[in-house]
Formats: sequence, structure tokens, C-alpha cells
Amino acid sequence: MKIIKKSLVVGLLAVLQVTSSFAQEKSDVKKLDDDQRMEWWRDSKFGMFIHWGAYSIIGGERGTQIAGGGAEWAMDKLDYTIEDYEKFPEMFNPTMFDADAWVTMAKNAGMKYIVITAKHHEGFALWDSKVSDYDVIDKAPFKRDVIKELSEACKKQGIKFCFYYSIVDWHHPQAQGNLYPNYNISQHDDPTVVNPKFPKYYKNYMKPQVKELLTNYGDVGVVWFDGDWISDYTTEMGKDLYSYIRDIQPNTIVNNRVDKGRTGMDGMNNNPGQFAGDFGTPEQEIPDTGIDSDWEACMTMNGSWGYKPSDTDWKSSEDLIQKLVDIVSKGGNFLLNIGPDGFGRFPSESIRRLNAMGEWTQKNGEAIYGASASPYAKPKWGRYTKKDGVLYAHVFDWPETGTLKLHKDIKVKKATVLTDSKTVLKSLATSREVVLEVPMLAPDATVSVIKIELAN
Ligand code: H79
Repeated sequence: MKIIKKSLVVGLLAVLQVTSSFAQEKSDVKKLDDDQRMEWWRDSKFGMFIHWGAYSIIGGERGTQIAGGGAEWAMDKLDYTIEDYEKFPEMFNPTMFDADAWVTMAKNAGMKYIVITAKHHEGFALWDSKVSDYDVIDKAPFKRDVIKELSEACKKQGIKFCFYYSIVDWHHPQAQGNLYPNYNISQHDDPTVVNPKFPKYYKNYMKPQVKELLTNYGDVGVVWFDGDWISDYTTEMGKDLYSYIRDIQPNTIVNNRVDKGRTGMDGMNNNPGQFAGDFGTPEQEIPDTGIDSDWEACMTMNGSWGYKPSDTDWKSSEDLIQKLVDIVSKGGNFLLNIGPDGFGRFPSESIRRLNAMGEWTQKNGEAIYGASASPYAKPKWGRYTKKDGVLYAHVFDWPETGTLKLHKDIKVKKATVLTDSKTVLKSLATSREVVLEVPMLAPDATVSVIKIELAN
């Protein structure tokens, strides 16, 4: 899956450089090779997704109706016409928005990057876009450039700033706007349900907006596209867009939804080399086993991406910590979502979970950041991660017996509880198994980590 093959990239770039009609500033940033370019992202493991827009005012409710699923789909699910919906951007005034506080919360949770919805399917842009009036400066009373404030706060606090951009646009007349209110996601693979003007939207609106985001807000870690499924959008556009982005910011990472390679909600490409994009994007699911290519699972804490007070079905902090470990043990990244409300606040339930994850990563981060997939199958009691000559055993179900059974091939040089490096645990290897003597009580209430230095 990993990226389009190098030869293809080079070929594509060459073609685009010759045929390119758009003028753009060439970056003088040193161009990294793909492994160097992906390095910070691969090591980061844990990022924050932020879904924020005019839908954050609505909270998924209209009269007696409650939108099923994600509340960021309010415009579609609650049957707003374009005209009716515009009143929400017109009242978007989240004066409690504090970019520095948001970034601090991400950082304290142990997250290394932030991906914010610069524009979701509703079409409302959270920055000062020059190609649109449907943005936070021109349309909303807020008149503050959210992307500017957040990107600057990220830079200041050493977090990678990244943005999400939806290819789907329910507001733009040359995109899905013309189909409203008859737009229907089930038509996504019906080639007759397209807007013939979509290529104009792509060229004169979408690309210029993406360019603004890549030009005016400093270094961008990741560009995270979505809405790739619509039949209006083609693989030619995807490949063109990928090159366009890398031309403006050569070291930016782009998800696989930039092209048409994604096969479903499992988010992976079936045909490596045929589609643009640097990593796969499983949505609301974690693959059963490790995958030998770059991927990132994105997930909500309750069931909605956008703010939705009626959804109180929150995953526990323990579950979220175990999901992080599970993902890292399979070689992926975890992009965990927050849906701030229309005032600019993170839900208290989300903050509590961020805090719990921060407490855990603070103590056990060594076994997460920069770690790679487990070389062994899932043990019954939890997961393994690996880094250099060290194996980490993440114990979800602490044994009551005082002994932990490790995979028989593990050659223990020294084992300790990660948070207690002074107490060396005894190990016993037989031909059938390796057994560690561990404390009777679990060292950590959620996931206890044992650090095992390997005797190669
Ligand atoms: O922003 C959040 C959601 O609003 C957005 N993605 C996350 C990150 C999202 N939009 N739509 N969906 C999620 C669900 C769409 C599922 C489907 Fe399909 C699109 C079903 C059919 C078309 C993708 C492509 C899955 C199968 C084919």
C-alpha cells in the first residue's frame, strides 16, 4: 500500500511539471525520502482528531429529531436545505475557543499531532478563505481565523499541525450543493449521480482552498482528505492533488483518501502502487492483525465525530488505553476524536478520558512512542510492542497466579515492571514456555507494562 511506487511518483511529478498550467511557488525546503518524511508520523503513534464546524452548534438535534450516527452530518440527516443551514455559520461565535488550551490538552494526553476539520462535508471553512465567502471570517460573527490560531498554538507547543479537508461539499453548487436536498450517500457509486460542474469545483475551489491551507499556516504535518467515495471525484484528480500538495510542501504526508484506492471502512488499499496516498485509514475499527504498511485508525470516544450531547455512550478510559496499545502492537497510529461544542469547549467526558490517557502515557510512553508492531501473535493477557532490543508486554488481564506466560521464543536478558526499573523479575525458560514471576497485584489499574530486554 505504502505510497505510489517511487518510479510512478517520479514519473508523475515529471509529467505534472511539464504539463502543469498552474503557477505556484516552489518550495526550497529540503525534500526528504519517503522513510525520512514518514518518520515523525510513524514514531508519534497518537494524535487528536478535532471535528468542529457549524454542526457543533446543532449537536445533532432539530425539534424532536435526533440525527442517527455522527452529528457532523446534521445538514444531511436533519434535512436542512442549504438556505436553512446557512443560519448556523451565521451564528458561529464560539468565544470560548482557546487554541492554546486545546493544544495543551492534546499534549498532556500524550498526543503528538492534531488534525482539525478545516472544512467538513457541510462546506463551511474554518479559515479566512479568499476563494469563498462561506468561511469563519466572511460568514460568521466570530471573525477569528481558527486555523491560524490553532496552527500557531501547535507550533508554539511543539505539536504537529494537520488539517482535514472534505472533498464532498454539500454547500457548493458545483459539488453536491446542486443535489440538495436529494443528496444520498447510497448513490456514491452510481456514476450517473454526478455534478458535471464538479471538475470546475475541483480546479477553482478545492485546489485553491487546499493551497491556502498549505501556504498560509506554516508547516503542515498531514493533509487528511475525506469524501473520496463520491463518483464525481476521480483517480486522476486524486493523483493530481497528491502531486500538487507535495509540490507546495514536499514533506507533507497525505492520507489514502486523496485517491480512490480505499476499499471500505477498513480503510486500506487493495492495490498497492496503483493509488496515491501515504497511509491507510481504518475508520471506527482496528484491524485484527498487524499490517505491513502505514495505517492510522481514527475513532470517536462516543459514537459521533461532531458534538452530540444526546450520545452518552462513551468508551471507558481503560478501553481507549487498550485500543492505543492494540493499535501500536499492530504497527498503526491512533487518531482519537474530540467534538468540541458550539462555544469552543471540549466535552467534560472527553477531557476526563484525555487526562486518564495522559496519566498512562506519561508513565508508559516508552513502550508506545517509536515502538513497532509485535513480532508475536496476540498473547491471551494483552499485547506486545517492540523497540530496538526491547520487548514490552502490555498486560490487560493481570494474572492472579503471580506468573506471566511469555511466548516461548522470547529470550529474556532482564525483565522489570516499566515503572519500577529497580525490581528485576525472575524468569524461567523451559522448552515449551517462558514464565515471568510478577507481583501479585497489578502495578497499573488499566494496562501494566513489563519491559523485557532481549538477549538477542
Ligand atoms: O468525518 C467523519 C465522518 O463524518 C466521515 N469520516 C469521518 C472521519 C464520514 N463520512 N461518511 N462516513 C464517514 C461514512 C461513509 C460511509 C460510506 Fe462508503 C461511504 C459508505 C458508502 C460510501 C466508504 C466508501 C465506505 C464504503 C465505501
